[in-house]
Formats: sequence, structure tokens, C-alpha cells
Amino acid sequence: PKVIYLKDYQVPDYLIDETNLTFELYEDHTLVHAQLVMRRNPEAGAGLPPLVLDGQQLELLSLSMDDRELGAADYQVDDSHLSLQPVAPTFTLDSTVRIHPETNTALEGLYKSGKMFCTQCEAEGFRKITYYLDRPDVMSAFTTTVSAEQHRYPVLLSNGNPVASGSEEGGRHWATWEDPFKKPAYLFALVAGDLWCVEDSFTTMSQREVALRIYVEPENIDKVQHAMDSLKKSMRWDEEVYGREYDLDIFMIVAVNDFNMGAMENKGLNIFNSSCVLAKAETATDAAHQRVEAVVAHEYFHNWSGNRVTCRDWFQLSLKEGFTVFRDAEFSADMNSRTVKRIEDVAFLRTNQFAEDAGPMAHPVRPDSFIEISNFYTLTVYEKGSEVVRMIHTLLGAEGFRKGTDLYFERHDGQAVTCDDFVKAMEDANGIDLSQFKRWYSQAGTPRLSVEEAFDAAAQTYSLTFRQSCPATPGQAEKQPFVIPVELGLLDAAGRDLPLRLAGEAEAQGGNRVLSVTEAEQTFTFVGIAEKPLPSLLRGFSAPVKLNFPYSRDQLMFLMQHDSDGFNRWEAGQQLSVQVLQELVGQYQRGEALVLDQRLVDAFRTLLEDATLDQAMVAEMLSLPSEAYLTEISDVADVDAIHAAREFARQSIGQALFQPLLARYQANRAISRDTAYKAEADHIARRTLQNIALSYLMQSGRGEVLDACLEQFDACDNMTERLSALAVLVNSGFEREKADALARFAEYFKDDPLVMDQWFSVQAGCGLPGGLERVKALMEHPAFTLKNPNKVRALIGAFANQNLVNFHRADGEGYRFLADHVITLNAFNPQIASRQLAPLTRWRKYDAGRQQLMKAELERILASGELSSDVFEVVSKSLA
Ligand code: BAL
Ligand code: ZN
Repeated sequence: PKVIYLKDYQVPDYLIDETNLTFELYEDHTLVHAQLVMRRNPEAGAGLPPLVLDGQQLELLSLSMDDRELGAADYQVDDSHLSLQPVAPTFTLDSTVRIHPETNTALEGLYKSGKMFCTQCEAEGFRKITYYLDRPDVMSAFTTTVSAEQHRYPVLLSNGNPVASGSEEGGRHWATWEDPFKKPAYLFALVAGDLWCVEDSFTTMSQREVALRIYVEPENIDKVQHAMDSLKKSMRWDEEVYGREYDLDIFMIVAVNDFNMGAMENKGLNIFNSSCVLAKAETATDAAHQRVEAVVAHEYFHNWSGNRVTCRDWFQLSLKEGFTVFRDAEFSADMNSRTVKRIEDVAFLRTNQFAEDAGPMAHPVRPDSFIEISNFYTLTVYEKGSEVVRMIHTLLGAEGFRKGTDLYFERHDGQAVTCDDFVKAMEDANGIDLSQFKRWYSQAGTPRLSVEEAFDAAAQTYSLTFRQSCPATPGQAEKQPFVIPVELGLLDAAGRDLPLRLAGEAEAQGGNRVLSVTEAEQTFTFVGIAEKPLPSLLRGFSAPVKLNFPYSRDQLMFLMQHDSDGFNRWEAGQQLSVQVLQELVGQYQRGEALVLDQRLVDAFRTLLEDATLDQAMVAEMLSLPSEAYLTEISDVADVDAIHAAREFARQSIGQALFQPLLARYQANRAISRDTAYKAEADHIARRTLQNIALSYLMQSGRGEVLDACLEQFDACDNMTERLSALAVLVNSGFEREKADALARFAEYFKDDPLVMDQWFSVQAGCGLPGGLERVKALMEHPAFTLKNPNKVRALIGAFANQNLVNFHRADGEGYRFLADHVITLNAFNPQIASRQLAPLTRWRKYDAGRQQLMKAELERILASGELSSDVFEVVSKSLA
């Protein structure tokens, strides 16, 4: 397969001003008529080069240019292009192709999900619909007519506003949609199905009425309200925080069951994986409710950051994704708890994106090359990209950042632009130079930042010396220093923030400030410091780096209690837990008896007994670092030792703090029992703490806890409590109760695929021995199918990513299992196959025996036959 390079970018030779599409949908084929009004691109030079259109898996039935029918001698077709020679600088090209959505299992282009037709065109799916210039810098005004059998497909949707509809002979009908905003083909969408909708409206800041519709299959009509509420909040928030108003008369969301991604921001017609839009108390957890709110917001925000201003080429993907993730994270922070949102995001980034940055697929936020763009919808482009935008926000402040986004949207509305254009708008609006900062876009890898302190009592100065470095990544041996914003404070002996005055400054500038570390080594000296302070560094996780400061455990406990920055209070607790767990890992490896540092227990006791603390924060602070995170920070991860150490710590804490945990559990459960479910921050905090307490308590194996767990499972009114109780049972030794609860749950929810996904995941993640055998048995369950991406993620993905001790079993059977399924999936859904591969690509993290077994499976995949470019790229780079 061919490697595509950013440096080879050239403007398109031709442009498409108008795209007029007609779809005739039938059960065994679809006809697509495309009329493209085209012209030579004036920016591309003189002459008339050949026109090369993208097209895959299309059966060309007719082609004409300016009404002249073209014969086989007039054009060339191969498996990915149609080429012909224009004779004039402007022309209209008409084509008709036949395609087969009914057999499209890759879920890219036009396909069927259950009984409905839907599309997924990002990044390069439109070329599977018709011959086109399928690249984001070709923006066109689309008019789309859809015709289908009325009875089966009463609802016919596409982008923009509805302009006409009617009936045809033979029980068919049609509808025409017009999208006045020019857009690239990746934002095209079409839906046809027997759908119901919930309707609402939104009055924009300039008093325009926008119709809001969320379409679902009839059985899901009662699971839409939360998404609708989230949509309205998002629309208001984007007006208030960014001054961005919605532009069409109608905004639609459609839920589909079979979807490779979470959702897609098609202009005016977002298509969602049902898991990211459907939610009600009885079937969706708190986390699922929050995901729906965040994804609805994310896709809505793309209307400006992605659609009105789009990407010039796919190397610029983070232009829209990093920025939009930052926007949705800030939205969620404003809707819920800001600190908790930050904690969750940072924990996720450090566990998963840092692992990607340290692995064979490491790439910059703006990659230099790719084989298959679908492989670059990554944590680096999305989550690290968002951190990069957050750092700009931190450096400029909220006001400066807003000036930058105002200029960006104004300057580039209707254009396809680059990450450089985004940064330029920030620079121009604020009169600053971000050229060194831009290394965050071009250099891969997670920077290390080590910090050394020096206190001079006589001079009353306190210095911090920062040293930054960044490990080599594929294709990038050497790195230049980054601009690292370090937000910090200095705590006095009472835990208060000291006023901060750097040498040379006339006066102190508050107790919290942002330093810009720009050199490989750089010292900052604070003056007027009478006593040696304790630094609180990288507050709010102000840069995506690995920070190293030699805190003692007592200092961490002090920060846990006193730091004015909520994020760093949590972070101190995490670092304390990491130190304690790593000590246990060492004891396990040396065959010693495991002994838990009592200071961790004491710290947790203090948290549990302080009724004034925010429950959400207490819940976060009681959560031990995950096995995946402990793996990521290990040089060589000892899977069994990490699992044993963490389980031992959980048991010890459960025993030592049984009474305070029980008190918290009972108090919170009592309120939950008497309160109707709401997916609001204080309710969520109460349930989260309740469920964490339950999981610690269950470590005791006591009958009274089992009874409490069963009471919660049976008597609760919501999925958060029910699923938590089920998970706790599944991970317990109460075999009879476990089997009974699993069976009753499955029987009750057997017709709800999203709930069954949760049922699969809870079991796939169970770290008790025999995990692989349980997962293999579950694959035979009637509710499981490899054809549905959510099921693959729920069972195979959860097993390989969250059940490390079973996936990494020493005989390599976990690896073999995953490789077998990657090979199977490769044949019909390459994107999902490639996604599932990630755990195998991390082979360098493990001992020599496991390394060999993992590599052997990667080699077996490579030799297994015809590989998609998706799987080929990941496997070959992992073995390089
Ligand atoms: N653009 C693909 C889905 C998303 O990031 O919104
Ligand atoms: Zn996005």
C-alpha cells in the first residue's frame, strides 16, 4: 500500500461548485446519479490536466460530460479512480453508478444498519457512493434527492433544509434536501428508514427558530430526551462561550445500531452510534448519560469547528478534532464538576494516549504521513490535540483565546484550512509569537519534565529548575524543546499558597501562576520566601507531560489535604497510591509477604470521614490507579504482580475501612432508594461514591455485604446502581448469586442491545481466573455478533483492554484469540479490525516471553492473506 505524505500536498486541479445527487434505493442495489458542476481550479495553474475522480466498488453505468455521452474510449477506470480529459475549463459531469449498500459490511459509504439505510463518509467513504473529488478541500453546494419504497422507508433525510417531496408510482416516494453551505463530501449524509422522531425547537441568539429532531427506531423513542436536552444546552453554550450560532432551519440527529465511530457531524444531519445518543435511567449508566451529553455537544460544536471551517487535508484532522474535544470538555466541565471532568480526562489521557505515544504507532498531533487515514482517528489527534489547544488557552487566558477563535472563524468561514492557520489566528489576535509552541503539532512523544528545587534560607529565595526531554519516536530520533506551560503554587507549612514573586519582578502576582518552560533546562527563582515551601506543580495538568518531582509520601499526603488546586489534590493521592502499589509489586516479585503502607489507609479514612468534602472528589480520590495505568508507567510491566498488588490493596482497604465504607454506602443507598433518578452532578456523585464503597466492601466476602448488593441489584430504579451491583457480584466468589443475577439481567434486557453490551463488558472485564474461557463462551451467546461494532468493542475490546491479567496470560492464548478475530474482522470491517489490534502493538512493554508470543501473533496476522490497508499499516509498523 502507498504511503501518503503531508509534504506532497497540492491544491486540487478541479473544483466542484454544485453537486446534485439522486439516490434510488432498492433492496438489492442502489442507483446513484451524480451531476457535478465543475471548473478548473484557478489556483492550480494553467492548462487542462486530466480529471481524476476517486471511486471504489462502483459499477459505472453511464457517464456524460456537458450532455455528451462518453464511451469506454473516453475515460479510464481502475479499482480506485475514474480518469478523463476535460476539453473546457468549466463543464458538467453526469454519472450513474450502481452500488450495494445491502452487502456493505465495512460500514463505510452507504450501508444498511438493520432495516435502515445510512451513511458514513468521513474520512474517505464518499468515494464508495459515487465518483468524486473526495478530499476535504473540495467544497460544494449539495442538493440531494432520495427515493425509496414508502412503506419500508417513510423517512428520507439528507443534509440541509427539506425543499420538496412527493410520491411516485409503485408505492415509492421521494424527498429533496438542499444544503446551502458548501461542504466537503465527508460531511454528506443520507438516511432512509422507518423512524420516529422527538421534536423540539431552539431560538437562536438572533431570534431564529430552529427545528430540532432526533430520529430513532420506534422501540427507542423513550430514550431520546436526555440527548435533546443536551443538544439545547450545547447550542446555548456555543452562543455564550464562543458567540457561535446555528445556521440552518433544522438540526437532526439519527441513531443507528451499526456504526464504526461514536458519531458523525454531517452538516445538519448528525448520525450517531445509538450508544452515544440513547439514554434513560433504566438502561443507561451515569457514565453513559455523560457520554451522550458530551458526544451530542461534540458533534454539534463541529458545525463551526469542522464544518463551517474545515480541514484542508487529513493531516490537519486535529484542527477540527483537537479543538472540538477541547470545546466539548469545557462544555462538560461547565455542565458538571470541572475538577472531576479534568481528573477523568487526564486519567484517560495518561493511561491511553501516553501508551500510544510510547508505542510503534506514535505520531505527531499533525501526522507527516499515513497509509490509511482511518488509522489516525487516534487518541493523539483527538485527546492530545485537545491538550494542545488547552495549552494555548492557558497561555493566552480565556479572553485572549476567545479573540483568537473569533478571528479564526471570521477569517476562515467557508474555507478548508490548516493547523498553522489556527495558530496564526491566535497569534494575530493576541500579538504573540507561537512558532516554538507549534512543535506540539509536529513532534511526537510525551515530554518528560523533571524538576529540582533549591532553597536558600539566607537569601530567602526558592528556585525550581526544570529539565525537559522527549523520547525518540518512529521517524523522530531528536526533539527540540517544547513550550511547556507549568501552572504552579508554593504551599507554606499551613498549606496556604504563598504570594509568588519571581526575581526581577516588582511585586508578587498572586499565589497561582503559569510559567512558560521553553528551554531544555531552565531555572525560575522566587524571592521573598522565608521558609522552604512545598511546590504544587502542573496544576490542572497544565501540559501533557510526565512530571517528575521527588515527593515523599508525607508530602503527598499534605498536598492531598491542602492544595488549593482540586486536580492536584487528586494527583497527590494518585502519586501516593502509585508509590504504595509499586512497593507491593516489588514485594510480590521478591516473593515477600505483601504489606500495605498504612498511610494510604489513613488518607482514605480521612476522606471517608470528612462529611464536608465533595462526594465526587472523594470517589475519585478513593479510586486506585488502574492496572492499565500502572502498566503504562512501568518499564517492563509485570502483569501478574500488578494485578496481585492492586487486588491486595483493595482487599486491605476494604477490611481496614469496613465501617466507614459501610456507613457511607448505607447513607448514600438510602438516599438513592428514596430519590428518583436524575443524571445530575450531585446525584451522580452520590451514586459513584456509593458504588465504590460497595466494591471495596465486597472484598470482605461478608454475607451482609452480599445482601446489600443483592438489595441494590433488585430494588434500584436505574442502570448505574444495577450494573455496579452486577459488576461487584461478577467479580466476587458468590457463584450461585452471580449466575442467578447474570441470568435474570440477560432475560430482562435481552431485547435491548445497548444493555446487553454492558452485560458482555462486565463479564469480559472480570479479572478472576478463566477470563478467556468465559469470553469465548459469551461469543456463542445469541445476542453476540461480530458484525456489530458495539458488540466487538463490548466483548473482545473490553477483554483485551481492561482484563489485562487474563488477556496477557502466559501461554499466549489471549493473544491468539485476539489475532484470530482481527483476521476474521479484517475480511469484512477493516476499521474495526485495525482498532482491536492496539493491545498487541504494545508488545515492547512486556517480558521477553510475552513479547515473543505477541509478535508471533502480529506476524501470523501479517501472513494471513489479503490484509486491508488499515490492518496492514498497524501490523507492519508494530513489527518494524
Ligand atoms: N469526525 C468523526 C467523529 C467525530 O470526531 O466527531
Ligand atoms: Zn469530532
